[in-house]
Amino acid sequence: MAGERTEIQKELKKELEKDRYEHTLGVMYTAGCLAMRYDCDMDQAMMAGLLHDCAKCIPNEKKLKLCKKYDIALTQTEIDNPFLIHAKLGAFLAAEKYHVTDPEICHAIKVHTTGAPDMNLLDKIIFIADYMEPNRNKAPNLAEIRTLAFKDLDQALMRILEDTLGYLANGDKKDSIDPMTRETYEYYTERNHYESDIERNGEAGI
Ligand code: DGI
Ligand code: FE
Ligand code: FE
Repeated sequence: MAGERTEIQKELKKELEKDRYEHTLGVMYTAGCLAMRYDCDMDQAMMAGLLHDCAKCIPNEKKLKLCKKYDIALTQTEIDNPFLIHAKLGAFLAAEKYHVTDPEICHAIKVHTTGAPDMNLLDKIIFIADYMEPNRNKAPNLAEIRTLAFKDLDQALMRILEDTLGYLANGDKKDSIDPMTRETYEYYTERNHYESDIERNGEAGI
């Protein structure tokens, strides 16, 4: 897996803009650390982190064209906000272009921007690592979220969803909120689900 990762890393260095490549490495290592903390497969987490934004630097027009060509169904929100497509298209390219055969890695890539209700451990790790990796500096409450992520993964997830939705709702981005982002937020803020996650996974909320 590590050898494969080095090969993919080389390809992505050519494919991505410099900052995006640095971010990608940040997510890969942060995902690796969270995997150690929560007993997730570290190679799987690092591979998902490495590839999560592999479609990010494809121009929007081309994103739309590729989805048409490969029959990737898009929602109206994705058509109106094509940057959102990089998650779904990235999951497809991870399998087809980078030959990832693990469906869990592809799923984590697919849901990394909006999240999804009932995410599994790997999905949560990638979602959170993407938000808090060391090169990130714009989001509010980053220091708090970084500490929280190593204490209680679900609490960190909820803080991120809250802050992201707050950011989207306050600006001129209200109309561009993907229903999936809202659904994810509602799912995790509904006490029942959070509590059942604790019951399933123990008090650490993992
Ligand atoms: O690709 P990255 O920049 O590393 O991170 P990402 O894929 O999580 O995308 C981050 C941006 O996505 C961030 O500014 C918040 C935004 N976002 C998350 N959910 C939605 C959203 N933007 C819109 N327009 N709609 C959403 O539902
Ligand atoms: Fe992304
Ligand atoms: Fe990212």
